[in-house]
Amino acid sequence: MKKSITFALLGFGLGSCAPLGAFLLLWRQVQFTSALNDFFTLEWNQYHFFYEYMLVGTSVVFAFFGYFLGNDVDKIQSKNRRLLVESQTDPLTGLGNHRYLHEAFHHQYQKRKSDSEPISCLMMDLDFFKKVNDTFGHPFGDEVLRVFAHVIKKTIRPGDIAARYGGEEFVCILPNCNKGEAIKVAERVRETMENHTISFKKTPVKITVSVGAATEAGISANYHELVRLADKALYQAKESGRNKVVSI
Ligand code: GH3
Ligand code: MG
Ligand code: MG
Repeated sequence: MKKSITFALLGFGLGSCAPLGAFLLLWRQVQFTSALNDFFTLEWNQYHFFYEYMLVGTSVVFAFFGYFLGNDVDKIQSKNRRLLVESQTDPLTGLGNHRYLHEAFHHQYQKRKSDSEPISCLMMDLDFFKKVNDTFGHPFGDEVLRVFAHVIKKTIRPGDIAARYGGEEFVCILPNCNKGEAIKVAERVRETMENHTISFKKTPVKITVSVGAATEAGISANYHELVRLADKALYQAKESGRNKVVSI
């Protein structure tokens, strides 16, 4: 529930205690000598306007006060949520960034039900990307990065985590995904890029990608180790000719 509503209701509740407090203080003034029922009847008959006025007046004022206070808290919380998303998003591709990847992995790790559930990581790097920038310009390079991010998003499952690791390197964390399945996903990304043509002023440009895949099972899975292994596999893919998937 929004804080503005919660605080308004709280204010209304607190405000309505004012007539009750006044009633109890007045009862104490007569040393609690008359019975509660009798004192209430007496007070109500004589001063019901005073009590009604207090009930409505203070409750409404407190409810308004609560509403505006809660409204400010709502605005701050929604701004904080927006800032958190922005701090974890890569503005160029719309994918998560390095920080997001780290957070998402740990969130995913805590959710894992069984110790034997495998988790895979793909480290992907565009081939000869510097040359692409040098030949066609940086804006075209940016467009290639956006296309690649789109290909990744289209290929992975909804629960998978994708992020731009930095520059032209991207990482996917695939929860509950074994080695064979991870290779299939990696191959799909690699093939899609290989068969995809991005045009520069009507000139078709071919871009390929190398992928390193690593899989760990159960409690042994560790973010830094998984990424390190995928990076090692990526290095082997580059060394053995690029446009390849290598799995460790
Ligand atoms: P390799 O096949 O070994 O990966 O070669 P490479 O040229 O892709 O790798 P290298 O690390 O030499 O170059 C990466 C290039 O990526 C250099 C840098 O200009 C480019 N790059 C990094 N970030 C961006 C970006 O945000 N936009 C563009 N257009 N280029 C970027
Ligand atoms: Mg590269
Ligand atoms: Mg690189």
